[in-house]
Amino acid sequence: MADKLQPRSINGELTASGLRFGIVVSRFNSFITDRLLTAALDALERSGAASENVDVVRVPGAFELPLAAKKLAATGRYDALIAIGCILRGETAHYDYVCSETSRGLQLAQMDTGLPVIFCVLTCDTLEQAIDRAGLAAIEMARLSRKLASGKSSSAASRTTSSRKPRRR
Ligand code: INI
Repeated sequence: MADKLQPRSINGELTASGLRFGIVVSRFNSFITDRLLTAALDALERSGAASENVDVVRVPGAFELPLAAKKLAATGRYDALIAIGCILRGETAHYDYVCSETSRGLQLAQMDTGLPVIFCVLTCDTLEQAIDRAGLAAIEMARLSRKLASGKSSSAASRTTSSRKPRRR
């Protein structure tokens, strides 16, 4: 029965050409956030983003990322935002507050504005976790948002069938 169902598949393609991105990056723990910024810029560049379509805004710490993201979203200039920060356990007693308010604030920013806000905030002890996927997530969500807003879905060629399962990433 379910074999006959051919749902339309709606995806965001990983091509950044013509898309505009805002990157908010915190200066706190800049030895890590600078690396994450470099990785995000590299991913955007490799996917076809143009320099004039990428803005980088710096804020003091991760706690300030949500407000800056919301203000950038309000400009209507961007297809997606990337928030970059690094909160290291043990540096201050308010680690837990900074973590929870930063993640909550960034989620609120994207839900309130409808603009994808990619969460690229490390909450850890080490700098091992590289997030060069941040740029790719921003591209995919920007493409998907445009597609969903325009009401256009994929062509019949990308319909999923029982023999062609949706690709998992
Ligand atoms: N900000 C960070 O981005 N990372 C941290 O590890 C951190 N710690 O541990 O304190 C941190 N604190 C500063 C905070 O984000 C605000 O900038 C500050 O509280 C002023 O609002």
